[in-house]
Amino acid sequence: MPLLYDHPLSPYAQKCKIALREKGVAFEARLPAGLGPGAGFERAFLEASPRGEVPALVDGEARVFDSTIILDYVEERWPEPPLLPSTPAERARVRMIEEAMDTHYEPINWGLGEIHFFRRAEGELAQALTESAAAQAAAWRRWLETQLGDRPWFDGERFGRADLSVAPYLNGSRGFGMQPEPESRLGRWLARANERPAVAQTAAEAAAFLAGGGGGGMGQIAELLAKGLFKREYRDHRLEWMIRSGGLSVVLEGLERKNIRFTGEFD
Ligand SMILES: N[C@@H](CCC(=O)N[C@@H](CS)C(=O)NCC(=O)O)C(=O)O
Repeated sequence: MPLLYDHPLSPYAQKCKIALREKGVAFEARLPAGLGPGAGFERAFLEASPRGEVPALVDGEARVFDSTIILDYVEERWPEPPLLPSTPAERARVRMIEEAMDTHYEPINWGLGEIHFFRRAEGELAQALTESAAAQAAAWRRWLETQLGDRPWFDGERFGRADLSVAPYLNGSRGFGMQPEPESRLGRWLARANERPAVAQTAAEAAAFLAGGGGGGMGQIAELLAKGLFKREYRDHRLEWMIRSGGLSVVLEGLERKNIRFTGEFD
């Protein structure tokens, strides 16, 4: 059975779980040791994921990291039912939506997590970062509305790659009080997406983790960070988001306190 290195709150891992479930592929989901501390990873996990990130998929001899590459692998390995449209132009269109969500929308939720769960900022700075995140998310919802247009699904007539790439992020935003108007096209799309068993199960796992069912949930996470027991990865678009949204001091303080990590060398 394929093994997916997972974290229930990771939108990237959620994309992969929704795809596997839509295709009816049974898999084991495993939270890797060392993910919070950012160190002490098991060799087997690093072999699958040299950056020490989830998701990573192990399928027989195949080791695949990065959700987009995993989704491409899953599509080729288990082609039915297809989760990509049939024409090159449509495939490119849905992949661009996926890319926008993964690299532009994702850091908004992540940044809010850094502030509200990990307590990286307080007072005026926390408020400014939160307001900036809310304005950015609203702009992205407008963009998503235009991408959806009159289609039932982002992919077109059938639920697919773009849909499973948008749902985890919009569901993640609801926890921060940011959501589409229920009667908007996007709001109705989200309700439809969440009725799908693959999406519902994946969202329920995230909610259970947040509620504490996943080994402590997020309750004491800020204390763990303060004690140096958590080291968060600040990479690429996340690092950019924090700086351009006004949180350079958060990055500098995290480096000083050694509770931020960058990507290590692949070895
Ligand atoms: N581009 C990667 C991003 C994966 C990623 O950033 N995963 C996060 C969880 S959402 C992670 O594992 N971070 C490691 C850490 O925070 O220590 C993908 O699409 O899979």
